Amino acid sequence: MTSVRIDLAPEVSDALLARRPVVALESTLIAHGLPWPLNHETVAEAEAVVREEGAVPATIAVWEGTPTVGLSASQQEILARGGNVVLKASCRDLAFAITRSLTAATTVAATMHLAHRVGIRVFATGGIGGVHRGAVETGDVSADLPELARTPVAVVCAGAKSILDLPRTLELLETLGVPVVGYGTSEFPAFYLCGSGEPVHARVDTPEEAADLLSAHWELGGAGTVLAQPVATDVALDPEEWEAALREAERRAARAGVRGKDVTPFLLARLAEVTGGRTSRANRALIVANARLAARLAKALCEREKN
Ligand code: PSU
Ligand code: MN
Repeated sequence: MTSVRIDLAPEVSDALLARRPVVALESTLIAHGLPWPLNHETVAEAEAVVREEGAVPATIAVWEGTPTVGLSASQQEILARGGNVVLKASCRDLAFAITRSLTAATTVAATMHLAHRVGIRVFATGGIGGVHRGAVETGDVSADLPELARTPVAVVCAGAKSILDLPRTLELLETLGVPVVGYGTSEFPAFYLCGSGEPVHARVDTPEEAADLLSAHWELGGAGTVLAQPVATDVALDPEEWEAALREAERRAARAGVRGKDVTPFLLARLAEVTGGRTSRANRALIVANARLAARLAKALCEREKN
């Protein structure tokens, strides 16, 4: 019989036991979201800013069949170099990766799930998955959305990836009862773009306000929450340049016949090519900024509990 063991880095388990702030980070963006060596630099920088803010980073993946919370720097480097040969694991893939002793990068859904299992409440990423453009025909909706509906973790992000159908993604989040909270904005951010033109339904302007809202939501039995802050304006893409790049990337995806879970990584890689690396630069900046905000939120949640 197999029993599932989750490996926690000592630093992470110490912090959790002492109720000190911990921030989960995901690994799909390392293995499948960004190119080498930018992916490696990005996760190192994200971890560094979490520490700078006084919290403990916990990058999550499945390592040779063991769900691991708090990857070492050398494990992160292997994932970053391994690229597309590493399995991309959403929740349904976890048991398979575990029983086959595979190394797998975890998506937002799988990272939230494992974070919650060990008691981490705050998680930083780039952008959540959602309803894909053309989903009416393809049915392609990310497993991140139902996971947000059931798992009480705050996901700090720059909105949903701008390759998605954002109005439909927001509709579905509403249906699923997931709060979509703007941080310092009333507009839902669109990942590479500062805004989507769509409103959020709640806004907070400080980590303390975010912590208050989350505590109340969880006290009421609520689950996942999206806390979205816009990408910095100096690296954001211009909306027209963005539209043209996305159309080109989508044409290439259609020509290559890409489907299922390969769609997101394929589009992200083509977009980086088409924009001469501008999307990757924005992606790095927003992940690091989200890690910082997540650390501040984790701290504010811990402070609340002391009072
Ligand atoms: N955000 C990024 N880069 C990424 C992703 C998000 O900045 O690579 C990943 C996340 O792990 C997210 C996944 O959960 O893409 C969604 O994939 P899909 O659309 O196949 O559910
Ligand atoms: Mn999908």
